[in-house]
Amino acid sequence: MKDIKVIGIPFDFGQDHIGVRLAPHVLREANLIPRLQNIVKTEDLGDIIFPFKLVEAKKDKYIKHSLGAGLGTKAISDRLEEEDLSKSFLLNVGGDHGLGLGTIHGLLSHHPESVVVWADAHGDINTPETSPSGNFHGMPLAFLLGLSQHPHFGWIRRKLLPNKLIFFGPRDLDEGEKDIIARHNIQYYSSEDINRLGAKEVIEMALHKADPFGICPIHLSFDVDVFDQMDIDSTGTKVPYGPKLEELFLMGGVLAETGRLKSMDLVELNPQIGDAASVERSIALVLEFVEATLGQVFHAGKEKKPMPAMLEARTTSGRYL
Ligand SMILES: [Mn+2]
Repeated sequence: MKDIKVIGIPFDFGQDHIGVRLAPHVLREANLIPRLQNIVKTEDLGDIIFPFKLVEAKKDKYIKHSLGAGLGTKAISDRLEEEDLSKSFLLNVGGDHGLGLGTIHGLLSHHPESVVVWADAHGDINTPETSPSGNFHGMPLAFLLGLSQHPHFGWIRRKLLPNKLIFFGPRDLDEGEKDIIARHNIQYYSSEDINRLGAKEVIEMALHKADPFGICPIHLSFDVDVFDQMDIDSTGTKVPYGPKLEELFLMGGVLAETGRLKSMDLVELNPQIGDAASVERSIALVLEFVEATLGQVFHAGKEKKPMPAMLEARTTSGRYL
C-alpha cells in the first residue's frame, strides 16, 4: 500500500442521535488529514452525501428509518466498489455503525475473503425481529451474514461468512444476539476474555482461527463505544467495563503488524454528547488511536513509535495499576 484514502460517511439512519453525522467534519477540523499525511500520502475523498432523516410516511414495524438505512448502505457499498483500492488503505469515517453493512459489502467486492474484526461494546447482530430497539445500527452484521431479509435491503448480494468475523471487546449483548453468535459459532472475545488472555494473544489466536494460512485481508470496524465509558464520553451508547486503552491500542498494533490490515471504519463518535472538554478529549483519543494504528500499518517492520504521551499519562494515573 502506498497511501491512505479517507472517506467521510455521515450516515445517521441507524439510530436517533443527529450528532454522529457531524463526526467527519469535526475530525477534519481537528486535523485528521494532516496528521495522517505525516505518516504517508493521504487523499481526502470527501463525504458521501445522505439526505437528512425525515419523518417516515409509514412507520416500519421492525427497523426505524429503514428506507434511509437501506438506500444509504447501498450508496456506501456502490461508492466503495467503484474506488480503486489496490494500493491504498481505506479509512471510512462515520457516522453510526449501521454504515458497516455498506462499507463491508463494498469491500467484499475487492477482497471477498476478508476477515472482519468488529471492535464494539455491542454485538450489532440483531435481526429486525430480535432487536429490542428497532435501531438499525444494532443490525448491520445480521444483514451482512445473510440472516435478515427486508424489502429495503434487497440489493444485498454478498455475504460475510461467520467464520471470518471476530468480535473484540463486546460486553452488552441482547438475548437474541447471544443466540445468533452461539448458533453460528462466531468468535467472540469480551473485555474480560481480553483481560484474562491478553489482547495480543486473543487477536493472534482469533486471526489464526479465521485464516489459518495468514493470507486474508483484514478490515477493522471500530466503534468508539468499545472504549470504556471512563475513556470516552462523546458516543451514544456508552458501556462500562471496556477493554483497557493499552489493550485496544495493542489490538490495532497487532492487526497492523500482520501487514494485511487494509481498511478501517471509525464510527459512533458524537460531538454533540458531553461538555466541551469531554468532546475534546473524545476527539483526541479517537485521533490518537487512528494515528497509532495507521502509523504501525505504514511503518510495520521499521522502528516502533513510542507509546503516545496521552496513553502514558493514563496508564500511570493509577487506574490500571
Ligand atoms: Mn457498533
